[in-house]
Amino acid sequence: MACACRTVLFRSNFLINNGSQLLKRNKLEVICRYFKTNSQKPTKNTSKLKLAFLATAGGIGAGTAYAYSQNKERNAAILNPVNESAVSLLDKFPDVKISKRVTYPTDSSGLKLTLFQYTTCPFCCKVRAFLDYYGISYDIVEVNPVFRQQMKWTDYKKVPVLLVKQGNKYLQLNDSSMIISALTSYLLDKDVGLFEIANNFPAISFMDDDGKVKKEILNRYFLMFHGNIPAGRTKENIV
Ligand SMILES: N[C@@H](CCC(=O)N[C@@H](CS)C(=O)NCC(=O)O)C(=O)O
Repeated sequence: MACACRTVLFRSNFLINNGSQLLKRNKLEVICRYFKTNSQKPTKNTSKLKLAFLATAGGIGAGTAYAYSQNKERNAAILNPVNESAVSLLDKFPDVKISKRVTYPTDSSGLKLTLFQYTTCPFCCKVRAFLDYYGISYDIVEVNPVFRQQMKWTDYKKVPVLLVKQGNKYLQLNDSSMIISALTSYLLDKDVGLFEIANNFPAISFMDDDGKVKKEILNRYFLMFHGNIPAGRTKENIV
């Protein structure tokens, strides 16, 4: 800074001697004064340091506050109480084409089922294996895995989904394990309605470690007996 000032002072003197460029001289004097003033302020560096320190401290503070709020949000979501049911009751059958009907003449379940599936999906295969083993008839809606237009009617984004006719409504069951648990519970004790059984599998939402909202269906590996073990059965021989 001092060096620059010296140069300007020299040029200023030169112009004064020259005598003809008064205007330029004035300008240079102003510049010269500016440099002088600057060079005479040793406190400026200190204030720059202060500013840098404040900016760093502010950055750290803001970062910590953000991380804290994220963490708090994540924990809060995990601790959410059960907030919705995994089942819904549709007023009408979705506007989709049945791809295939699987019929067992010996079926005595009384159930009217429609399975939304991808043929190659292992979770769908699990549900089909269950229905076939117990000889329960069902219709299949093959979902296009790319466009998934057969699933436009639901917010649930996965297959299998099972629709069960209940009077003039349709009970929607999501998740292969929940479907099998609900149907097994029903077949073992038909006195409790399937809708009532299905409400024992509530869904909770939570945030995973990557901050993604996920849904989990509770109780899906359990059978629901509402306190009544079917006649002639024990918990042990059911399981
Ligand atoms: N937990 C679910 C998993 C179902 C699942 O992940 N299904 C896959 C197909 S194998 C799916 O639909 N993924 C979403 C997609 O394809 O868009 C279940 O057991 O039903």
